[in-house]
Amino acid sequence: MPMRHDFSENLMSLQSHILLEEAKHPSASGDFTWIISAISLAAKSIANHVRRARLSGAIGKFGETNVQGEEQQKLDVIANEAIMRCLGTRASVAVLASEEDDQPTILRRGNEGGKYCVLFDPLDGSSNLDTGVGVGTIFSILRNDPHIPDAQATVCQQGTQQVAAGYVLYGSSTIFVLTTGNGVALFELDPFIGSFLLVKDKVRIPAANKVYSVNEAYASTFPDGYQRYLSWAHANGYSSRYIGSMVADVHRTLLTGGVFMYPPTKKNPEGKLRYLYEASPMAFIMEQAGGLAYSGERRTLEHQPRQVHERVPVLLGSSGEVEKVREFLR
Ligand code: P6P
Repeated sequence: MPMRHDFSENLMSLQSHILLEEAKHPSASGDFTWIISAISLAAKSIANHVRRARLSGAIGKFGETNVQGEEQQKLDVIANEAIMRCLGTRASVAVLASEEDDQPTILRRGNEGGKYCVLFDPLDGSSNLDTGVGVGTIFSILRNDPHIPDAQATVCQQGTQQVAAGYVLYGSSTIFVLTTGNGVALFELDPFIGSFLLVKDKVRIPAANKVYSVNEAYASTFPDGYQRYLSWAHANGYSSRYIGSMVADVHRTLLTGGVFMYPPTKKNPEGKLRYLYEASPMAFIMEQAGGLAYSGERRTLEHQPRQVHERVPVLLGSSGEVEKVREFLR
């Protein structure tokens, strides 16, 4: 249709982008599209709660402890509820697994349908909410095997099996980053029309940047290789950036390059970050953007989890920077 007026308004929404991606797969049924639509709806709701938290009294502790032994923030519970309600109505979802819940939620098994499992950290970094720091939602989408009765076994898949992964950053703006295995797309919420609009497709992480992101307070308990890398970085003009909110730290790394890591520590000998809904989805995004992600010696996506809340060490970012750290770990 001929362009009548060029207001150069961006109208490529997340929904339109996914439908265009879906059209490339003739066998696609549209089920997957509905899942992304549900996550997008939940993200808008969570963004609204996060941005009005002090006005609505949603800031602060909920008063209970989650399966991780962490004090739940009110917004952890609100975000978890929003995602469970939005995804729970989608017939294509078989199992939901949340950082906030001890066990996965089984919606459909066997011949009841449900092609996908969705795993998520509803509000990562929420302990930073009181100070206005960016927090985020992280999600990972796996295929469901209806013949596996045990939901734990169904969701404990290697990251290479992911159909899609992404995160939402509730920061200076609300950013939705998504990969379906065909590159990384970045959307920003336009609050005036209530849509996530495409800002950048095929996002590529810079191959190098002299920035490392790690909580150096624990450095004395890191394995030796990490300590030797940090000494080298201090002597070679690196700068340090650490927010303490994974989605914010990873998003900065994706856009500007550098390396983010959460090594094994005395307190968390396996690392602090969880595999299925933190390390694995972030690794998928990093690799799709041309970066690297390792958990110990192994490529993060090739780790085989045994438990839903299993933790792994995380080393991800620019290929040149990750390889530099690995030189010291060998
Ligand atoms: P530390 C937030 O609590 C979180 O789970 C991640 O978002 C973040 O990367 C990490 O923990 C920060 O942990 O031990 O540095 O405070």
